[in-house]
Order: sequence, then C-alpha cells, then structure tokens
Amino acid sequence: MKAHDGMYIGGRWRPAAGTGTIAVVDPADEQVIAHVPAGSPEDVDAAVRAARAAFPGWAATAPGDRAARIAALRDVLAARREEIARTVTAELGAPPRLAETVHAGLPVVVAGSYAELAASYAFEETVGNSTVLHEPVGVVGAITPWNYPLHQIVAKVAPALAAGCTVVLKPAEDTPLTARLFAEAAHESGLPDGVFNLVTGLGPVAGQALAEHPGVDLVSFTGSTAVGRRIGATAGGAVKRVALELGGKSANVILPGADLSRAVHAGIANVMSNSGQTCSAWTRMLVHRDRYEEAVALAAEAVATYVPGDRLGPLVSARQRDRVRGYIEQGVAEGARLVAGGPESPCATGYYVSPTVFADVTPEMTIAQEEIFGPVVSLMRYEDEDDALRIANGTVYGLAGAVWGDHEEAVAFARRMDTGQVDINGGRFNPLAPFGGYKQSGVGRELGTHGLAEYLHTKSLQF
Ligand code: TXE
Repeated sequence: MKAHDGMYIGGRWRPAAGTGTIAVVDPADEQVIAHVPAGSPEDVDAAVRAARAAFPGWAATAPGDRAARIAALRDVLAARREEIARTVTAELGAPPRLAETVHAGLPVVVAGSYAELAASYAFEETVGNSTVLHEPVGVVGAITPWNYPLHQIVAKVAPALAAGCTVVLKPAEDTPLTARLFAEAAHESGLPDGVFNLVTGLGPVAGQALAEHPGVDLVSFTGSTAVGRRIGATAGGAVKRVALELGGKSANVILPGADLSRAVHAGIANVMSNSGQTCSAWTRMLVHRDRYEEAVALAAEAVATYVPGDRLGPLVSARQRDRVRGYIEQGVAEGARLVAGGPESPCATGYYVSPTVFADVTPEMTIAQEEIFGPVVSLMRYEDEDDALRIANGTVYGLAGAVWGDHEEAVAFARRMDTGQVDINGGRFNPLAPFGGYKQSGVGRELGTHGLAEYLHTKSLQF
C-alpha cells in the first residue's frame, strides 16, 4: 500500500475505514495531482484510541528524551526540505522561493525552538511553600488550515509533543500531501507508536468528529472564525480545553514621522506574500491625509512588481479565488477607488487573482471589516493619531499589525492597539514570541513558552 492510500495511526499506515477520497488539485494549472482518503468518524476514533494508549508512556518520558525526539523530527524535516517545498508548491501554489524559505524553512526553526524548550522548560517550580507541576493535558486534536500547511502543523504538534501530549492531526483537505510528508517525518524520527497520528478528511466529517470526540482533551484549531466559533462552543459544552487561531484584519499604521516609501513597500510585500493568504497580513494601510496621495502612488508602483504566475502565486482553490474576487467587486460597488488590479482573472488557467490596491477605503466598507484572504490592500486616510487608533482598533479582529514612525511614538501607538502582535518599523520574525489574537481573532497563543503552556495543566502541591 502506498503511504497516502491510508491513515497514519498507531505508528503505521492503515487502510481508511471508508472508501471516499479527496482530490488534491494543483492551483497553478487546475490539474488533479493526487487523491487521499476522506477519513470517517471510525478513522478518527481509531486514531484517538491510539493516541490515548500512547499518552501515559509519552507523558512519563523525561523532558530531555522528548526534546531529543523533537530534535530528530526537526532534522528529518530539514533533510527533506526540498521535497517539502516542492509539495507545498504543488498543492498550495506557493512560488518556489517562498516554498523553500518560508513554507519548508520556518517549521524547521519552530521545531528546533521546541526541542530546546522541551529540554529547558521548568515543568516543576517552587512557589513559596508549594511545588507547582506543569503536566500534559492529554490527547490533542489538531485541526489545521492550508495557508501554511507545514508551519500550522508544526506550530501545534511540536509544543504538544514537548509538553508530553499525544496528537491526532486532521489537516486541511486542500493540502493533505504536506501533512502526509510530516507523518512520514514523524515516523522516520522514531516517535513512539501512537504519539502522533494523522487522519485526512473533510472538515464537517473528520474535523467535527475529532473536535467532538470525548477522548480528546484539547482541541487546537486554526482556520475561519465561523468554524472556530463552532469548535469553541462544542469544547465549551464539554468543558474541554481549546485554542483558536482565527482570522485577522491587521492595520499597517504609517505615522507622519515614518519613512513613507519603506513603509508602503514593506506593507505591499507583506500582503502579497503567499498571495495574501496569511491571517496576520497587514491588509489595511493607514496613512495621514497629508501624505495619502503620495502613499497611493507608491503602493501602485510597488504592487506592479508582483506578476501573477511569477512572484505572485495562485490562490489555493477556485472557492478561495471566487471569494476574493467577490470582495473586490464589493469594494468597487461600495465606492472604493481601484488603483491597481481588479476582479478580472490575470491568467487563462490557475486560480490567480490580480494584485489589487484600493484607495479611499472608509471604515464602514465591507473590504475594511472582513478578512479577504487574497492579494488585496486597502489604503485608508486618517486625520490624527487618535483617528488612526480608532480605525486600527475598529474591527472585530485583533491578530497582528504594524506601526512605522519615530521609535518612541511607534511603540506608544502599538501599546494602544487591541491586537496580539505588532511589528515596529519592520520587525523581524521571532519563533519565541507569542502569536495569537485579541477579540474574535482567537483564544490562546502559539510559539515559544506561551505556546507550550497551552498544552499543560497546572497542579500545585502544598507543604
Ligand atoms: O476555512 P475552514 P476555509 C479564513 C480565511 C479564509 C476562510 C475560509 O478568511 O478565506 O477562513 O477558509 C476544518 N469541524 N482562514 O474554508 O473551513 C477544515 O477541514 C471541524 C484563516 O478553508 O475554517 C480545515 O482543516 N473542523 C486561517 C480547517 O478546519 C472543520 C486559515 C480550516 O478550514 C469544520 C484558513 C468543522 N465543522 C482560513 N469545518 C488562519 N487563521 O490562518 C472545516 N473544518
């Protein structure tokens, strides 16, 4: 049996319980490149049982030994980096350079950070006359999206393993091949049987069965706010731990003291990367009215360098392409000024969307409020800093953001933003910095010690 004919459960590839399959499509040419099994509730149940059986042994494994296994997993991911990059390009459509550096490269860094944290974390500490123990929560149900197929998996599985939890993963139906490679890497790295399990399948079937399974102690979900709300309600009803990483509508605030050209170019690059399919993307660019038209011209110039099919990949699916085009049409209908791009397809085949810049976007417009998840930037005008803050904080989301300007002023502004992560004058990715949302962008944090803590219970012994 070829690996992808089955599910990875209890340390081996097994046939799926049902016969349904999911077609995997290359979004650059719309060709079917593979089929994977559509997991049923029986597959999910078998995986959860395997994870439960493996839990006591893995939880009792010394943190240093868990760290060694995560380090081995990191090494396999690093060794298979080219194959991973090719797979992400095939099923997501990411341009090869982005696939190599970010999609295949970032997970190696994150896995490495958890190998170190597993070894150094204070799983036991003394607080006055008490000993506080940080114990693994149990079996984790991880449900991941397609936009960063491997990063989303590693950002959940690595901290779960570091904590001593065992995992059942249900990856997105659009990108199961990268998930399969991850399962192969987990196997190759020598993780004990059942510590990591993979069930491919549809969200409303396999995903829902996993979220509702009584044998799952914690559900960690990344995806749409609509599904996250549902999973949160299910978990709340069962009084089960839950972590939700949902949508965003992040503001890129350019203060008057900023280097305008640098800020606008970086802002456009941030949204165009991964074709805008990034939950933290700085999709609203806020510029002072005195420099607004200058910023609009710079944005048009910057976006022209993102040629679809070259630097700009397609969207993951026809569904996502249609959704993004719908938002562009709505922006035009609501009176925003189209500066670049538009709803027309830039390529004859593939799920491409033209890189699009809107000016004269006002806070009440749909494109200023809802997550578009495509290569679309909205330029908004502000009068003064208080006005900029009102606009920046004026959505239901609060995942990320950016501020450009004099250092002190930018930091002071960032402190007033209702959002989980802010890049000051460009920032640099830090795998140890917590990532997660305020408001409807989610519950809980990923990365670093905060990400690890999500997978731990706290027990205190009093003396
Ligand atoms: O997400 P879904 P979709 C946002 C983005 C995008 C929109 C829709 O705005 O345009 O969501 O994307 C599984 N029970 N983000 O439809 O459906 C599903 O199989 C349990 C933001 O692809 O939420 C997949 O594994 N699971 C985002 C995962 O949920 C269910 C990343 C995400 O899919 C389920 C992706 C159910 N009932 C989309 N229904 C981010 N925060 O990074 C679906 N799933």
